[in-house]
Amino acid sequence: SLVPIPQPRPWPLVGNLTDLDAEQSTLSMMELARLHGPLFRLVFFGQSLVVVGSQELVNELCDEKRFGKLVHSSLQELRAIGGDGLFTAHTEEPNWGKAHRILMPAFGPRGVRDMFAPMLDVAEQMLLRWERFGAGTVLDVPDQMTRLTLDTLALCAFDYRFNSFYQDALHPFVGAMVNGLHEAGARSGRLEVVNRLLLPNARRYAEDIRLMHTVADQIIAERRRDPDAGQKNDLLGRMLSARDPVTGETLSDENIRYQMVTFLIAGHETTSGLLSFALYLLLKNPRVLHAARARVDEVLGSDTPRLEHLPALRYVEQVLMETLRLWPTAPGFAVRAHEDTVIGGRHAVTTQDTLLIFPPILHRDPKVWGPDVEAFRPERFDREAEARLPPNAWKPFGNGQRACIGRPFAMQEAQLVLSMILRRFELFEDDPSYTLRIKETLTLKPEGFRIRARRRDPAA
Ligand code: MNH
Repeated sequence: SLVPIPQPRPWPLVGNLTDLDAEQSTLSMMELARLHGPLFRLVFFGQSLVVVGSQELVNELCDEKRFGKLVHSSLQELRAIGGDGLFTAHTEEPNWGKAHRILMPAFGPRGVRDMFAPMLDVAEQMLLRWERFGAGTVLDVPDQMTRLTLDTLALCAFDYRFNSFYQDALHPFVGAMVNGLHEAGARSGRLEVVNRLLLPNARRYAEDIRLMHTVADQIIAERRRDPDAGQKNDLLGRMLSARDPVTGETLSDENIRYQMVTFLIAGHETTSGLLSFALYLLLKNPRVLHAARARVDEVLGSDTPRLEHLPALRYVEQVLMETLRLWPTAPGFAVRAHEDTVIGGRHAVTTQDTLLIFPPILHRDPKVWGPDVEAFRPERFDREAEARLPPNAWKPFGNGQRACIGRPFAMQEAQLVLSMILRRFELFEDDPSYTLRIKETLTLKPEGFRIRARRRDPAA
Protein backbone atom coordinates (compact mmCIF):
# COMPACT_ATOMS: atom_id res chain seq x y z
CA SER A 1 0.00 0.00 0.00
CA LEU A 2 1.10 3.56 -0.68
CA VAL A 3 2.71 5.77 1.95
CA PRO A 4 2.91 9.57 1.56
CA ILE A 5 6.37 11.12 1.23
CA PRO A 6 7.34 12.79 4.54
CA GLN A 7 6.93 16.55 4.49
CA PRO A 8 7.80 19.13 7.15
CA ARG A 9 4.59 20.89 8.21
CA PRO A 10 3.81 23.57 5.59
CA TRP A 11 2.57 27.11 6.30
CA PRO A 12 -0.37 28.59 4.42
CA LEU A 13 0.60 30.08 1.04
CA VAL A 14 4.40 29.91 1.45
CA GLY A 15 4.40 26.18 2.22
CA ASN A 16 7.84 25.02 3.32
CA LEU A 17 9.70 28.20 2.38
CA THR A 18 10.57 28.79 6.04
CA ASP A 19 12.30 25.38 6.24
CA LEU A 20 15.07 26.58 3.93
CA ASP A 21 17.65 29.26 4.61
CA ALA A 22 17.91 30.91 1.18
CA GLU A 23 21.63 31.64 1.64
CA GLN A 24 22.41 28.15 2.95
CA SER A 25 19.96 25.88 1.19
CA THR A 26 22.38 22.94 0.92
CA LEU A 27 23.02 22.92 4.66
CA SER A 28 19.27 23.32 5.27
CA MET A 29 18.57 20.31 3.05
CA MET A 30 21.18 18.24 4.90
CA GLU A 31 19.53 19.22 8.19
CA LEU A 32 16.06 18.34 6.86
CA ALA A 33 17.41 14.91 5.86
CA ARG A 34 18.64 14.39 9.43
CA LEU A 35 15.14 15.23 10.69
CA HIS A 36 12.97 13.50 8.08
CA GLY A 37 15.20 10.90 6.45
CA PRO A 38 16.66 10.77 2.94
CA LEU A 39 13.33 11.29 1.16
CA PHE A 40 11.11 14.29 1.83
CA ARG A 41 8.78 16.65 0.04
CA LEU A 42 8.89 20.44 0.16
CA VAL A 43 6.16 22.62 -1.31
CA PHE A 44 6.71 26.26 -2.31
CA PHE A 45 3.86 28.35 -3.67
CA GLY A 46 2.06 25.17 -4.68
CA GLN A 47 5.13 23.78 -6.51
CA SER A 48 6.32 20.41 -5.22
CA LEU A 49 9.96 19.44 -4.78
CA VAL A 50 10.87 15.90 -3.73
CA VAL A 51 14.39 15.62 -2.31
CA VAL A 52 16.01 12.21 -2.74
CA GLY A 53 19.22 11.12 -1.01
CA SER A 54 19.46 7.37 -0.38
CA GLN A 55 21.45 5.12 -2.71
CA GLU A 56 18.47 2.79 -3.17
CA LEU A 57 16.11 5.54 -4.33
CA VAL A 58 18.70 7.47 -6.34
CA ASN A 59 19.61 4.25 -8.12
CA GLU A 60 15.96 3.88 -9.09
CA LEU A 61 15.78 7.51 -10.29
CA CYS A 62 18.90 7.03 -12.42
CA ASP A 63 16.98 4.62 -14.66
CA GLU A 64 16.68 6.68 -17.85
CA LYS A 65 13.83 4.54 -19.13
CA ARG A 66 11.65 5.91 -16.31
CA PHE A 67 13.19 9.31 -15.47
CA GLY A 68 14.99 12.10 -17.33
CA LYS A 69 16.65 15.44 -16.67
CA LEU A 70 14.31 18.24 -15.73
CA VAL A 71 15.34 21.82 -16.47
CA HIS A 72 14.00 22.95 -13.09
CA SER A 73 13.09 26.53 -12.22
CA SER A 74 16.57 27.86 -11.43
CA LEU A 75 18.04 26.26 -14.58
CA GLN A 76 15.10 27.67 -16.52
CA GLU A 77 16.13 31.12 -15.29
CA LEU A 78 19.69 30.45 -16.49
CA ARG A 79 18.44 30.01 -20.04
CA ALA A 80 18.55 33.81 -20.33
CA ILE A 81 22.35 33.36 -20.13
CA GLY A 82 23.03 29.88 -21.52
CA GLY A 83 20.11 29.60 -23.95
CA ASP A 84 19.87 26.16 -25.51
CA GLY A 85 23.49 25.39 -24.60
CA LEU A 86 24.06 21.82 -23.36
CA PHE A 87 23.50 22.49 -19.66
CA THR A 88 20.20 24.36 -19.92
CA ALA A 89 18.74 22.61 -22.99
CA HIS A 90 15.80 20.23 -22.80
CA THR A 91 16.75 16.75 -23.99
CA GLU A 92 14.00 16.95 -26.66
CA GLU A 93 15.41 20.13 -28.21
CA PRO A 94 17.17 19.26 -31.48
CA ASN A 95 20.13 21.47 -30.51
CA TRP A 96 20.83 19.36 -27.44
CA GLY A 97 21.33 16.17 -29.46
CA LYS A 98 23.24 17.96 -32.17
CA ALA A 99 25.68 19.68 -29.78
CA HIS A 100 26.00 16.52 -27.67
CA ARG A 101 27.08 14.49 -30.72
CA ILE A 102 29.47 17.18 -31.97
CA LEU A 103 31.04 17.93 -28.59
CA MET A 104 31.33 14.49 -26.95
CA PRO A 105 34.49 13.52 -28.90
CA ALA A 106 36.10 16.89 -28.16
CA PHE A 107 35.56 16.36 -24.40
CA GLY A 108 36.56 12.69 -24.58
CA PRO A 109 39.94 11.23 -23.54
CA ARG A 110 41.69 12.21 -26.78
CA GLY A 111 40.40 15.78 -26.78
CA VAL A 112 41.23 16.31 -23.13
CA ARG A 113 44.75 14.93 -23.52
CA ASP A 114 45.38 17.65 -26.11
CA MET A 115 44.54 20.20 -23.42
CA PHE A 116 47.31 19.10 -21.06
CA ALA A 117 49.80 21.73 -22.27
CA PRO A 118 47.51 24.76 -21.81
CA MET A 119 46.44 23.39 -18.40
CA LEU A 120 50.10 23.22 -17.37
CA ASP A 121 50.69 26.72 -18.76
CA VAL A 122 48.04 28.34 -16.53
CA ALA A 123 48.98 26.25 -13.47
CA GLU A 124 52.59 27.44 -13.86
CA GLN A 125 51.42 31.05 -13.96
CA MET A 126 49.65 30.66 -10.63
CA LEU A 127 52.44 28.76 -8.89
CA LEU A 128 55.12 31.16 -10.12
CA ARG A 129 53.21 33.93 -8.39
CA TRP A 130 52.92 31.92 -5.20
CA GLU A 131 56.70 31.41 -5.25
CA ARG A 132 57.42 35.07 -5.78
CA PHE A 133 54.98 36.19 -3.08
CA GLY A 134 56.61 33.85 -0.58
CA ALA A 135 55.24 32.40 2.63
CA GLY A 136 54.39 35.82 4.06
CA THR A 137 51.51 36.35 1.63
CA VAL A 138 48.03 35.19 2.46
CA LEU A 139 46.26 33.46 -0.44
CA ASP A 140 42.49 33.46 -0.65
CA VAL A 141 41.98 29.91 -1.89
CA PRO A 142 38.63 30.19 -3.74
CA ASP A 143 39.81 33.43 -5.40
CA GLN A 144 43.07 31.86 -6.61
CA MET A 145 41.32 28.72 -7.82
CA THR A 146 38.67 30.73 -9.65
CA ARG A 147 41.30 32.68 -11.56
CA LEU A 148 43.04 29.41 -12.38
CA THR A 149 40.01 27.49 -13.63
CA LEU A 150 38.59 30.39 -15.59
CA ASP A 151 41.87 31.05 -17.39
CA THR A 152 42.36 27.33 -18.00
CA LEU A 153 38.95 26.90 -19.52
CA ALA A 154 39.25 29.90 -21.84
CA LEU A 155 42.74 28.89 -22.98
CA CYS A 156 41.90 25.23 -23.55
CA ALA A 157 38.53 25.82 -25.15
CA PHE A 158 38.98 29.00 -27.19
CA ASP A 159 42.74 29.71 -27.13
CA TYR A 160 41.82 32.94 -25.35
CA ARG A 161 43.74 34.46 -22.44
CA PHE A 162 41.88 36.13 -19.59
CA ASN A 163 45.29 36.72 -17.91
CA SER A 164 43.78 36.69 -14.44
CA PHE A 165 47.18 36.26 -12.78
CA TYR A 166 48.58 39.41 -14.36
CA GLN A 167 46.04 41.85 -12.99
CA ASP A 168 44.20 42.47 -9.74
CA ALA A 169 40.87 43.20 -11.39
CA LEU A 170 39.36 40.20 -13.08
CA HIS A 171 38.20 40.32 -16.71
CA PRO A 172 34.82 42.13 -17.00
CA PHE A 173 33.28 38.83 -18.10
CA VAL A 174 33.79 37.53 -14.55
CA GLY A 175 31.91 40.37 -12.85
CA ALA A 176 29.05 40.09 -15.32
CA MET A 177 28.94 36.34 -14.79
CA VAL A 178 28.98 36.53 -10.99
CA ASN A 179 26.25 39.20 -10.93
CA GLY A 180 24.26 37.48 -13.65
CA LEU A 181 24.32 34.14 -11.85
CA HIS A 182 23.40 35.78 -8.59
CA GLU A 183 20.45 37.57 -10.17
CA ALA A 184 19.33 34.42 -11.99
CA GLY A 185 19.32 32.60 -8.64
CA ALA A 186 17.41 35.42 -6.93
CA ARG A 187 14.87 35.61 -9.77
CA SER A 188 14.03 31.92 -9.57
CA GLY A 189 13.17 32.43 -5.88
CA ARG A 190 10.94 35.45 -6.59
CA LEU A 191 7.50 35.59 -8.09
CA GLU A 192 7.45 36.68 -11.73
CA VAL A 193 5.48 39.83 -10.88
CA VAL A 194 8.17 40.84 -8.37
CA ASN A 195 10.87 40.28 -11.00
CA ARG A 196 9.04 42.61 -13.34
CA LEU A 197 8.69 45.27 -10.64
CA LEU A 198 12.40 45.24 -9.79
CA LEU A 199 13.37 47.37 -12.77
CA PRO A 200 16.95 48.32 -11.78
CA ASN A 201 17.74 44.64 -11.20
CA ALA A 202 16.20 43.69 -14.52
CA ARG A 203 18.18 46.36 -16.36
CA ARG A 204 21.47 45.39 -14.73
CA TYR A 205 20.75 41.72 -15.45
CA ALA A 206 20.13 42.47 -19.13
CA GLU A 207 23.43 44.41 -19.32
CA ASP A 208 25.40 41.61 -17.66
CA ILE A 209 23.95 39.07 -20.06
CA ARG A 210 24.70 41.31 -23.03
CA LEU A 211 28.31 41.68 -21.90
CA MET A 212 28.80 37.91 -21.60
CA HIS A 213 27.28 37.30 -25.01
CA THR A 214 29.36 40.09 -26.57
CA VAL A 215 32.61 38.61 -25.22
CA ALA A 216 31.68 35.23 -26.72
CA ASP A 217 30.60 36.76 -30.04
CA GLN A 218 33.88 38.69 -30.28
CA ILE A 219 35.94 35.57 -29.70
CA ILE A 220 33.97 33.82 -32.47
CA ALA A 221 34.43 36.79 -34.84
CA GLU A 222 38.18 36.95 -34.13
CA ARG A 223 38.52 33.27 -34.86
CA ARG A 224 36.67 33.62 -38.14
CA ARG A 225 39.14 36.34 -39.16
CA ASP A 226 42.17 34.32 -38.00
CA PRO A 227 44.08 33.01 -41.06
CA ASP A 228 45.44 30.09 -38.96
CA ALA A 229 42.00 29.13 -37.71
CA GLY A 230 42.07 25.92 -39.77
CA GLN A 231 44.94 24.59 -37.62
CA LYS A 232 43.19 25.24 -34.33
CA ASN A 233 41.59 22.05 -33.13
CA ASP A 234 40.32 23.36 -29.80
CA LEU A 235 36.66 23.27 -28.76
CA LEU A 236 35.86 26.46 -30.62
CA GLY A 237 37.55 25.20 -33.77
CA ARG A 238 35.54 22.00 -33.62
CA MET A 239 32.29 23.81 -32.94
CA LEU A 240 32.85 26.06 -35.95
CA SER A 241 33.65 23.30 -38.39
CA ALA A 242 32.29 19.94 -37.18
CA ARG A 243 29.16 18.45 -38.73
CA ASP A 244 26.65 16.50 -36.73
CA PRO A 245 26.85 12.88 -37.98
CA VAL A 246 23.07 12.53 -37.78
CA THR A 247 21.74 15.72 -39.38
CA GLY A 248 24.86 16.71 -41.32
CA GLU A 249 24.44 20.23 -39.96
CA THR A 250 26.93 22.49 -38.14
CA LEU A 251 26.10 24.48 -35.00
CA SER A 252 24.73 28.00 -35.53
CA ASP A 253 26.81 30.98 -34.33
CA GLU A 254 24.11 31.71 -31.77
CA ASN A 255 24.29 28.17 -30.38
CA ILE A 256 28.11 28.29 -30.31
CA ARG A 257 27.86 31.48 -28.26
CA TYR A 258 25.55 29.72 -25.79
CA GLN A 259 27.94 26.75 -25.53
CA MET A 260 30.89 29.08 -24.85
CA VAL A 261 29.11 30.93 -22.08
CA THR A 262 27.92 27.59 -20.71
CA PHE A 263 31.45 26.14 -20.59
CA LEU A 264 32.73 29.25 -18.84
CA ILE A 265 29.97 29.08 -16.24
CA ALA A 266 29.64 25.31 -15.78
CA GLY A 267 33.33 24.71 -16.19
CA HIS A 268 35.02 27.02 -13.77
CA GLU A 269 33.03 27.44 -10.53
CA THR A 270 32.60 23.73 -9.97
CA THR A 271 36.27 22.91 -10.57
CA SER A 272 37.53 25.83 -8.49
CA GLY A 273 35.24 24.74 -5.66
CA LEU A 274 36.59 21.20 -5.96
CA LEU A 275 40.21 22.36 -5.68
CA SER A 276 39.37 24.71 -2.81
CA PHE A 277 37.60 22.01 -0.77
CA ALA A 278 40.39 19.55 -1.54
CA LEU A 279 42.99 21.93 -0.07
CA TYR A 280 40.74 22.59 2.92
CA LEU A 281 40.22 18.87 3.60
CA LEU A 282 43.93 18.09 3.12
CA LEU A 283 44.99 20.76 5.58
CA LYS A 284 42.49 19.45 8.14
CA ASN A 285 43.65 15.84 7.55
CA PRO A 286 47.46 15.72 7.81
CA ARG A 287 47.59 11.93 7.38
CA VAL A 288 46.03 12.20 3.93
CA LEU A 289 48.11 15.26 3.06
CA HIS A 290 51.33 13.38 3.82
CA ALA A 291 50.23 10.28 1.94
CA ALA A 292 49.34 12.33 -1.14
CA ARG A 293 52.57 14.32 -0.99
CA ALA A 294 54.70 11.18 -0.62
CA ARG A 295 53.10 9.78 -3.76
CA VAL A 296 53.56 13.01 -5.71
CA ASP A 297 57.22 13.28 -4.67
CA GLU A 298 57.82 9.71 -5.76
CA VAL A 299 56.07 10.03 -9.12
CA LEU A 300 57.11 13.53 -10.20
CA GLY A 301 60.52 13.87 -8.61
CA SER A 302 62.13 16.82 -10.35
CA ASP A 303 60.21 16.35 -13.61
CA THR A 304 57.80 18.82 -15.13
CA PRO A 305 54.47 16.98 -15.03
CA ARG A 306 53.57 15.05 -18.18
CA LEU A 307 50.42 13.29 -19.25
CA GLU A 308 52.09 9.91 -18.56
CA HIS A 309 52.48 10.78 -14.87
CA LEU A 310 48.75 11.03 -14.23
CA PRO A 311 47.81 7.33 -14.00
CA ALA A 312 50.46 6.86 -11.29
CA LEU A 313 48.92 9.76 -9.37
CA ARG A 314 45.72 7.80 -8.75
CA TYR A 315 45.86 8.63 -5.03
CA VAL A 316 45.50 12.34 -5.89
CA GLU A 317 42.49 11.45 -8.01
CA GLN A 318 41.05 9.54 -5.02
CA VAL A 319 41.57 12.66 -2.89
CA LEU A 320 39.46 14.57 -5.42
CA MET A 321 36.78 11.88 -5.55
CA GLU A 322 36.55 11.81 -1.76
CA THR A 323 36.37 15.62 -1.76
CA LEU A 324 33.44 15.45 -4.19
CA ARG A 325 31.80 12.87 -1.95
CA LEU A 326 31.77 15.20 1.06
CA TRP A 327 31.33 18.47 -0.83
CA PRO A 328 29.89 17.85 -4.29
CA THR A 329 30.33 21.36 -5.65
CA ALA A 330 27.25 21.11 -7.89
CA PRO A 331 25.03 19.94 -5.06
CA GLY A 332 21.87 18.79 -6.84
CA PHE A 333 20.29 17.86 -10.14
CA ALA A 334 16.67 17.35 -11.02
CA VAL A 335 14.83 14.61 -12.86
CA ARG A 336 11.19 14.03 -13.69
CA ALA A 337 9.23 10.81 -14.17
CA HIS A 338 8.21 10.14 -17.79
CA GLU A 339 4.91 8.79 -16.39
CA ASP A 340 3.19 8.85 -12.99
CA THR A 341 4.85 6.07 -11.00
CA VAL A 342 5.73 4.62 -7.60
CA ILE A 343 9.23 4.86 -6.10
CA GLY A 344 10.74 2.75 -3.37
CA GLY A 345 7.80 0.38 -3.85
CA ARG A 346 5.48 2.64 -1.84
CA HIS A 347 5.67 6.35 -2.68
CA ALA A 348 3.58 7.77 -5.52
CA VAL A 349 5.17 10.50 -7.66
CA THR A 350 3.70 12.28 -10.67
CA THR A 351 5.19 13.82 -13.80
CA GLN A 352 4.56 17.20 -12.10
CA ASP A 353 7.00 16.52 -9.25
CA THR A 354 10.50 17.92 -9.39
CA LEU A 355 12.66 15.06 -8.10
CA LEU A 356 15.88 16.55 -6.77
CA ILE A 357 18.76 14.09 -6.49
CA PHE A 358 20.90 15.52 -3.73
CA PRO A 359 24.48 14.22 -3.53
CA PRO A 360 25.43 15.84 -0.18
CA ILE A 361 22.79 13.56 1.40
CA LEU A 362 23.35 10.58 -0.93
CA HIS A 363 27.10 10.67 -0.26
CA ARG A 364 26.42 10.28 3.46
CA ASP A 365 24.17 7.22 3.14
CA PRO A 366 25.46 5.08 6.04
CA LYS A 367 24.37 1.86 4.28
CA VAL A 368 26.95 2.60 1.60
CA TRP A 369 29.71 4.53 3.35
CA GLY A 370 29.56 3.03 6.83
CA PRO A 371 29.42 4.67 10.24
CA ASP A 372 32.22 7.16 9.52
CA VAL A 373 30.53 9.08 6.70
CA GLU A 374 32.07 12.38 7.77
CA ALA A 375 35.64 11.04 7.76
CA PHE A 376 37.85 12.12 4.84
CA ARG A 377 39.23 8.80 3.61
CA PRO A 378 40.39 8.66 -0.04
CA GLU A 379 40.92 4.91 0.44
CA ARG A 380 37.17 4.59 -0.14
CA PHE A 381 38.04 5.04 -3.81
CA ASP A 382 40.85 2.49 -4.09
CA ARG A 383 40.17 0.61 -7.32
CA GLU A 384 38.87 -2.45 -5.44
CA ALA A 385 36.83 -0.46 -2.93
CA GLU A 386 35.35 1.62 -5.74
CA ALA A 387 34.37 -1.50 -7.66
CA ARG A 388 32.47 -2.74 -4.59
CA LEU A 389 30.30 0.39 -4.30
CA PRO A 390 26.66 -0.19 -5.19
CA PRO A 391 25.50 1.49 -8.42
CA ASN A 392 24.83 5.23 -8.40
CA ALA A 393 26.17 5.72 -4.87
CA TRP A 394 28.48 8.56 -6.00
CA LYS A 395 26.86 11.11 -8.33
CA PRO A 396 28.77 14.42 -8.28
CA PHE A 397 28.62 14.64 -12.09
CA GLY A 398 24.92 13.96 -12.71
CA ASN A 399 23.46 11.01 -14.59
CA GLY A 400 23.30 9.19 -17.90
CA GLN A 401 23.19 11.03 -21.19
CA ARG A 402 22.77 14.34 -19.33
CA ALA A 403 25.80 13.76 -17.09
CA CYS A 404 28.64 16.29 -17.03
CA ILE A 405 30.42 16.48 -20.37
CA GLY A 406 33.36 18.25 -18.69
CA ARG A 407 34.18 15.50 -16.17
CA PRO A 408 37.43 14.27 -17.79
CA PHE A 409 38.48 17.89 -18.32
CA ALA A 410 37.79 18.87 -14.70
CA MET A 411 39.43 15.80 -13.21
CA GLN A 412 42.56 16.10 -15.36
CA GLU A 413 42.94 19.78 -14.51
CA ALA A 414 42.33 19.27 -10.79
CA GLN A 415 44.67 16.26 -10.59
CA LEU A 416 47.45 18.14 -12.35
CA VAL A 417 47.10 21.32 -10.30
CA LEU A 418 46.77 19.61 -6.92
CA SER A 419 49.80 17.43 -7.66
CA MET A 420 51.88 20.47 -8.63
CA ILE A 421 50.83 22.37 -5.51
CA LEU A 422 51.76 19.46 -3.23
CA ARG A 423 55.08 18.91 -4.98
CA ARG A 424 56.19 22.52 -4.85
CA PHE A 425 54.78 23.97 -1.61
CA GLU A 426 54.53 23.50 2.08
CA LEU A 427 51.03 24.71 2.96
CA PHE A 428 49.81 26.46 6.09
CA GLU A 429 46.36 27.53 7.13
CA ASP A 430 46.37 31.27 7.62
CA ASP A 431 44.01 30.80 10.57
CA PRO A 432 44.20 27.30 12.08
CA SER A 433 40.94 27.92 13.92
CA TYR A 434 39.11 28.37 10.58
CA THR A 435 35.92 26.34 10.53
CA LEU A 436 34.18 25.58 7.28
CA ARG A 437 31.79 28.24 6.00
CA ILE A 438 29.98 27.25 2.85
CA LYS A 439 29.36 29.95 0.28
CA GLU A 440 26.44 28.93 -1.91
CA THR A 441 25.84 30.30 -5.35
CA LEU A 442 24.98 27.91 -8.16
CA THR A 443 27.82 25.91 -6.59
CA LEU A 444 29.53 25.48 -3.21
CA LYS A 445 32.83 27.00 -2.01
CA PRO A 446 34.69 27.16 1.32
CA GLU A 447 34.24 30.86 1.99
CA GLY A 448 37.14 32.77 3.49
CA PHE A 449 39.51 29.80 3.44
CA ARG A 450 43.03 31.25 3.30
CA ILE A 451 46.47 29.68 3.22
CA ARG A 452 50.11 30.57 2.95
CA ALA A 453 52.49 28.63 0.74
CA ARG A 454 56.24 28.23 1.13
CA ARG A 455 58.41 26.80 -1.66
CA ARG A 456 59.74 23.40 -0.63
CA ASP A 457 63.39 22.54 -1.00
CA PRO A 458 63.42 21.15 -4.56
CA ALA A 459 65.75 18.36 -3.46
CA ALA A 460 63.36 17.24 -0.72
MN1 MNH B 1 29.64 19.91 -15.39
C1 MNH B 1 26.51 18.97 -16.45
C2 MNH B 1 28.91 18.83 -12.23
C3 MNH B 1 32.88 20.50 -14.47
C4 MNH B 1 30.22 21.41 -18.42
N1 MNH B 1 28.01 19.07 -14.51
C5 MNH B 1 26.82 18.75 -15.12
C6 MNH B 1 25.95 18.13 -14.15
C7 MNH B 1 26.62 18.12 -12.97
C8 MNH B 1 27.92 18.69 -13.19
C9 MNH B 1 26.08 17.60 -11.64
C10 MNH B 1 24.52 17.64 -14.41
C11 MNH B 1 23.54 18.77 -14.21
C12 MNH B 1 22.09 18.39 -14.38
O1 MNH B 1 21.75 17.21 -14.47
O2 MNH B 1 21.25 19.32 -14.40
N2 MNH B 1 30.69 19.75 -13.66
C13 MNH B 1 30.20 19.25 -12.49
C14 MNH B 1 31.28 19.23 -11.51
C15 MNH B 1 32.41 19.70 -12.16
C16 MNH B 1 32.02 20.02 -13.51
C17 MNH B 1 31.14 18.77 -10.07
C18 MNH B 1 33.81 19.88 -11.66
C19 MNH B 1 34.30 19.36 -10.59
N3 MNH B 1 31.26 20.83 -16.27
C20 MNH B 1 32.52 20.89 -15.76
C21 MNH B 1 33.41 21.44 -16.75
C22 MNH B 1 32.64 21.73 -17.87
C23 MNH B 1 31.30 21.32 -17.56
C24 MNH B 1 34.90 21.65 -16.55
C25 MNH B 1 33.03 22.31 -19.19
C26 MNH B 1 34.20 22.42 -19.65
N4 MNH B 1 28.56 20.17 -17.11
C27 MNH B 1 28.99 20.82 -18.24
C28 MNH B 1 27.96 20.77 -19.25
C29 MNH B 1 26.90 20.04 -18.70
C30 MNH B 1 27.30 19.68 -17.35
C31 MNH B 1 28.07 21.36 -20.65
C32 MNH B 1 25.57 19.69 -19.37
C33 MNH B 1 25.77 18.41 -20.21
C34 MNH B 1 24.51 17.98 -20.93
O3 MNH B 1 23.44 17.95 -20.32
O4 MNH B 1 24.63 17.64 -22.11
